[in-house]
Amino acid sequence: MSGRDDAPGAGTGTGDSDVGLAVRPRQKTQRPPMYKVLLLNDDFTPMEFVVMVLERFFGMDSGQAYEVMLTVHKKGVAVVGVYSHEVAETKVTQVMQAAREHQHPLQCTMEKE
Ligand code: TYC
Repeated sequence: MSGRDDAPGAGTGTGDSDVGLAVRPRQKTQRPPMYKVLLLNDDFTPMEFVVMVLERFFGMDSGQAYEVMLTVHKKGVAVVGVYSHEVAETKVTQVMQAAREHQHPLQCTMEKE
């Protein structure tokens, strides 16, 4: 009798069950997923309206807002912010509601980062 028959991992194949005890435990806490809010270009929404939306709902100053609006205008789409699911959903709803109220076809969507 060696007294080691029931040692961790003894005779159980991979024998890795006692590996890792001397190092820090694997970090298991996960960050919540984040969501990109995207603004899409169209041919009809006035530039000033898009600038207003970026200022009001995304906290941009007028210079930033104009730059981002131009990026969307030229490239077709841009990420205008990254938020938790709940906040991203609120931003999208706010933009879509403002667009509808003003009868502009502006589209705003979100996607997981
Ligand atoms: N392309 C629009 C125009 O020329 C302006 C615009 C910019 C519309 C950004 C939507 O997300 C947008 N009036």
